[in-house]
Amino acid sequence: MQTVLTQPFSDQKPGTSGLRKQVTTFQQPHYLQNFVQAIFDSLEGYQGQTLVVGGDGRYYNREAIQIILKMAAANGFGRILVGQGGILSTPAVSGIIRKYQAFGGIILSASHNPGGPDGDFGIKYNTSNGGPAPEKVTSAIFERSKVIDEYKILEASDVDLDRIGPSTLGNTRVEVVDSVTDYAALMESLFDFDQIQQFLTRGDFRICIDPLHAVTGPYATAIFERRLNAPAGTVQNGIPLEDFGGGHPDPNLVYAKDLVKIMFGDNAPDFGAASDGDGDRNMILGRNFFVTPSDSLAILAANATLVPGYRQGLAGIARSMPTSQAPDRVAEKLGIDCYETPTGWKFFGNLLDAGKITLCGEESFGTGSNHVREKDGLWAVLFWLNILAVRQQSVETIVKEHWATYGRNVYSRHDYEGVDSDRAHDLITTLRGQLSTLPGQTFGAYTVGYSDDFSYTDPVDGSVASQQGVRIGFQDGSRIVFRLSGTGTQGATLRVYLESYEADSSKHDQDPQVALGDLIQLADSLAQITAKTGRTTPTVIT
Ligand code: VG1
Ligand code: CO
Repeated sequence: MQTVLTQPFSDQKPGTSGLRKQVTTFQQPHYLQNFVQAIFDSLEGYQGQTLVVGGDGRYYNREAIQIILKMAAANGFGRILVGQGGILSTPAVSGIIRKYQAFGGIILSASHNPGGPDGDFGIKYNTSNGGPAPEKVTSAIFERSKVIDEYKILEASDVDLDRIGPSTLGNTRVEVVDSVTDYAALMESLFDFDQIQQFLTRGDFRICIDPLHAVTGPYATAIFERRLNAPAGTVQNGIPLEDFGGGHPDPNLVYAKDLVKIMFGDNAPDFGAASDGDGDRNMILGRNFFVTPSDSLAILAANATLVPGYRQGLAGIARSMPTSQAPDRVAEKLGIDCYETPTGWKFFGNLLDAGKITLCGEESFGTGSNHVREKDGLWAVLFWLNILAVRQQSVETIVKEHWATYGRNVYSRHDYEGVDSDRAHDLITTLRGQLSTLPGQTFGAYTVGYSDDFSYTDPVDGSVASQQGVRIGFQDGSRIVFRLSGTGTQGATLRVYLESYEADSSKHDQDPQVALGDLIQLADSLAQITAKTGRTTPTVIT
């Protein structure tokens, strides 16, 4: 065992989901090691315990895993479970931590950020409930990283990550496990695989699944093509590549180009789905039809009792603050609670652990349930397929019937990526300065009902998260939310979330960009987006 002297880096503050930096930053001597030691130094009681390690297969995954294995062994973990080839999706890690009662897990991923030598890398610690470390843990890790002066690592040869089975590193047992088996079994315990299989093999319902050359490739191929017998070729872009084939592994209408072309082209399949880099996000498409993630959560909640794993009904649901209020309407009808949390999955953990909620989700293509403590992309796809197999209707019909019942929460998110950081912060600071004077003011058809900077008090442990996004709510129920991304690595990304409510079903087919036109203009004039960022149009509209 070696104790290596080091010096702290000042920039190891975890964001919305772990520490994300450019690969070149992580490749600096001691950079990854410092952060990993800071994680271990912030934990207590892991001696002899189990750690789960895996990543999304992006560039630097294997190197990082070898370092982490040797450090975990040197720091006294008793057993390490690592995915074959270093591959484990984020929801798979969460499931494995829970199934094997591990102490925690380390996930290597920058999720939807591009990969490759010039792309991004990331690292995240998950606790024994399988979920992302809560803020008190991530803050402790950051504090430790600022003063760290040494780390422990074993001098040993690399573990063969491709061969399934046990080996040893010092006194630590290392088990290379199949990346898919436990996850697939968990899915089979929740959904009616026989019914889905019949549905997919009947010949008149075609699906297309696109992992975008990221981690869900092996999971999707095993589950859809091998277990559920969907035709070969159902899964496209299914081989995980270190640079995701040069693409941007973000399942939205802009970055999932191949799938969008197929689903909006001639003779399109009936159902399409894509996942992100680490497999926790999903995009759901019908033939010529896009399902807004907020609607997807609402629809899963409204139809949950059609699915075996949720037949008993839902304890409650939760959505992140910027997510549309469509799920709230379902909760109201079901007579269950709907919690509103800050952006990021770490805030759902306590609610799930306390049994207050069963389903939760975010507008950013993330949906999940109490089966793990992460959002889960393929789980959402299977949930949809199970509902479709039961209801025997098209995706579009299901969504439109939902709107007819609950009204439509018309929704869009506008992202301005790579904005100068000072300008972006100035924009938010200026907005904050207006918050006390906005209520009561009228802009065209909109009168401000409330305006605040969202603050959340966790109902389970009382912890408070403040400054989680500027909200401006209007008297007719419309909202505009502004916040800065906590996952980017270059400059700042401004996210503007727009929502209005339409009860009249004759207007439900309107393009959201048209229906939200006035609000979009209002967002620009309230926040001075063009003036302050120099941008006239968003980089990505979803
Ligand atoms: C984004 C999303 C957020 C999500 C987070 C991690 O964060 O908005 O909803 O939880 O990414 O998702 P931000 O701070 O950039 O808005 V993932 O798939 O990276 O683990
Ligand atoms: Co992700």
